[in-house]
Amino acid sequence: MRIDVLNIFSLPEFFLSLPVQTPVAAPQQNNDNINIVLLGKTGVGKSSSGNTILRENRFTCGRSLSAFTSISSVERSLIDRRSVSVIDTPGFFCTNLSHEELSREFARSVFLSAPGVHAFLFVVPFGRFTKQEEDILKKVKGVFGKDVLKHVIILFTYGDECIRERIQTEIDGNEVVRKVVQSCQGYHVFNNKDLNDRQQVTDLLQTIDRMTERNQGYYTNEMYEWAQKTTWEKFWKILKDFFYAVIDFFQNLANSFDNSHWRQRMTPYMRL
Ligand SMILES: Nc1nc2c(ncn2[C@@H]2O[C@H](COP(=O)(O)OP(=O)(O)OP(=O)(O)O)[C@@H](O)[C@H]2O)c(=O)[nH]1
Ligand SMILES: [Mg+2]
Repeated sequence: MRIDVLNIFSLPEFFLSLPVQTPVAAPQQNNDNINIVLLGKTGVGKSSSGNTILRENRFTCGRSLSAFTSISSVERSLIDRRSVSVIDTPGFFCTNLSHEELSREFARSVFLSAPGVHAFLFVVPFGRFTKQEEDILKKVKGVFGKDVLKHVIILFTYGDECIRERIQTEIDGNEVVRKVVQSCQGYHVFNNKDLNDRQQVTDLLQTIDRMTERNQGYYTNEMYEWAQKTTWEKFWKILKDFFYAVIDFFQNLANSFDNSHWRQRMTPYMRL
């Protein structure tokens, strides 16, 4: 039996509510560099979107039963006279990578984009937003910290297969997608079958600029390291397990202690 002591387990909330100095976005020094990280499920068009941004087939892409991209890599190009770096990552789910390997790849993606990330593009094929996408966003927050959503833009692919004029209406009519778009920094639509449509890239870069201005900077490596360190849940779980182990230990000790002799001697007093 476990003893229900004072509600010690509400302490994490107390500690989390304490004002702490969290790293903030780093101010943009100049407007010449943009670092973009592509995130999303396997096969949604991350590498293709990277190629569209860079206007060249730099990342390998295609349809496959297993994931095409298995390690994070960076490619750079001069776009509208600015140096744009695109970091392609392996997809969530459906990869053969273990949870640890995937986490390591995300860490690599942040370090490849040193000194930080101007935009995380969360890639989703238009019309295929599922529960898995919601779960991925939760994981993204888990890996990069809750403030990461200030730097995330939804990038819908398969723009060639949807009616552009209806996209906003469709988003408004779908509560889940609408909420996700609102929790991030808006959306863009890409047709990855047309690398020559440069307007779609120019529009995206403008949105990233506005977002960076609003955030007064970009997502930094320090923010990532902070997100990794503050695994309060893990800390409290260890503490809680330790606490229960101590209680169990003393209870077992008390049970094994032969106190019949003391009980016998105390019986007359108990009757009083
Ligand atoms: N029609 C159309 N096909 C697309 C578009 N974007 C991607 N595709 C196709 O989708 C398939 C997968 O694209 P990838 O770019 O390899 O997807 P990925 O997310 O990088 O996949 P993994 O690296 O395996 O995780 C390819 O066959 C692409 O040609 C798009 O906008 N329109
Ligand atoms: Mg890929």
